[in-house]
Amino acid sequence: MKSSKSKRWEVIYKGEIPNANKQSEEIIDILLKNRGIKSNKEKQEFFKPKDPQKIRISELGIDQKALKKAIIRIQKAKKNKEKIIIYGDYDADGICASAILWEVLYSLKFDVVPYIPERFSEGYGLNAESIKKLKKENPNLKIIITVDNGIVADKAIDVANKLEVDVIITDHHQKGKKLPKAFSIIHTDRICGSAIAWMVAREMRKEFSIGSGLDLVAIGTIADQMPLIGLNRSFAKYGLKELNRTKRPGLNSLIEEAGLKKGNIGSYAVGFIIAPRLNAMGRLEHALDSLRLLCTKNNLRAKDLAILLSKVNSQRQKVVEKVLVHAKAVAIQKSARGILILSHESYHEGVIGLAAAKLVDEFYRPAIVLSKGIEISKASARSIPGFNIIEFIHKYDDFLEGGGGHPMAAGFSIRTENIEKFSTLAEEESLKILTDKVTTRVLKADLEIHFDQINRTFFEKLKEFEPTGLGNPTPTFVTRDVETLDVRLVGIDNKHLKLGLKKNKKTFSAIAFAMAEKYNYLSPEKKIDVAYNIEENVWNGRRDLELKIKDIKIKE
Ligand SMILES: [Mn+2]
Repeated sequence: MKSSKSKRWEVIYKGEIPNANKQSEEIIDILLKNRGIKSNKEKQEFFKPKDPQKIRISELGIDQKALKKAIIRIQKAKKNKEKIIIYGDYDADGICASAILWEVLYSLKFDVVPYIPERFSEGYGLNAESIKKLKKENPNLKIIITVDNGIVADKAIDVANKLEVDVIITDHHQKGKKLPKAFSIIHTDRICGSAIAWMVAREMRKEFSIGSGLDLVAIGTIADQMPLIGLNRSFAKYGLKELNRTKRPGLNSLIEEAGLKKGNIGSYAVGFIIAPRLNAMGRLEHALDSLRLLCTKNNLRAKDLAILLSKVNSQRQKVVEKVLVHAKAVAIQKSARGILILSHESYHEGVIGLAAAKLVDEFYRPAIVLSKGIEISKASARSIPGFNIIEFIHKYDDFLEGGGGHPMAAGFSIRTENIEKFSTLAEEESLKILTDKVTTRVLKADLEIHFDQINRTFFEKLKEFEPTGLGNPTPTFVTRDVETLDVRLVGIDNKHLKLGLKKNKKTFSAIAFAMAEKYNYLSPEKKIDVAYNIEENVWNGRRDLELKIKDIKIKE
């Protein structure tokens, strides 16, 4: 089986190359249009996102009456000396949401504790057994506020009602067919769980001060892969600003432990360095320690917890690696080009989603990784654009023991005895969808430009597209028929390329990460097409614009 990494380029703007004599505004307008931003009002909001403190409840699609009802009920708990439990989740968004709401209620002197379920014994979301246990331990428990879960927990909430515990749901997951009979439902799918919790917290407080928890909303928004446009862009932008000056001892220790620097933490650092560390605890041990890290006021404890999170994150990487070594060996033996379905009793349930994602990255085919149990096995699936994995999985509902997800990611349970039959049928069926077109990697670029359109002013304007990420990718350009003036191998193991590129008398230096295999094909005689981002390279006090190459096509 081949794991080809060659990409098909898709340039979104198909018109003429903007005129070099014109201001860069024309290019900026094309970039905005590519991101769905057209009207002047939308443009203004993009470059000056709304302060989250000014976002109205109604523009988020949250039911204002439900929120008001919830707040009146919560306030009554203080007078009546009732206990409140915040029921969260073990992923980064759920942990941040729990911290935000707990902090506010605790600082307002409520009798409140956070609760994070355990992934393996309790699973995701409010469940009847955990509610019974909590009520038994806290006879005074009268209110459960869910964060980042609860909207499909109708059976568990029936149990809570019987125990005379009022449940206030705050959640952003998709509603099921039946809405739970909760005391109040604060729901929208437009923002993440942390942002909803923050909106509730905002309404609970009269005065607002710095250190509001927006740093945590940024983590939740980015970790939960919200598209970074519209109001999510507001939460991400203001949240990142606050994260870069956070006073939380735990986050500060974690930032230091991870080798990051406050001041330049962006969406990449949050998504690939901070969030995985918060998530690692729930995957291998218990996510409560991640919550403790976010909330502690004690510097020594913060340091200890940051070390613990980093240590467990390294273990997590090893566990994923172990699954991958085994799974890849099996995958390579399979000659078909269908969906990859790999199951084994050694695959750790906490990391099967991460392993599936890595397999998709490696083979560019949808992948399902199963942690084989004696009777029931847990499965996690990841996909590629053009292959709707949740729709695909639903074809086999007869085999499955429940599950859910999105077009790109899903999870389910299956009776172990059914895995083989399911695999055979699904592999066969997947071939119908996995055409050559679907299984070719795509590089999306914004538009074609010339090198003489790249200058400092233009770059400054591009910087205003931050924070970039899902829904608002870093502007990517294509320039064709470029001359390679020089090329050399750089980095550890000579994995990267450093290039001097020239087009129409204008030259740029460029860096191409992990593209050493192209070295032998590059020469001044052969023109190339390049797809790239524009970055700033600061070295020895000098600031130069540099092209970060995403892909190279060598002309035959
Ligand atoms: Mn969430």
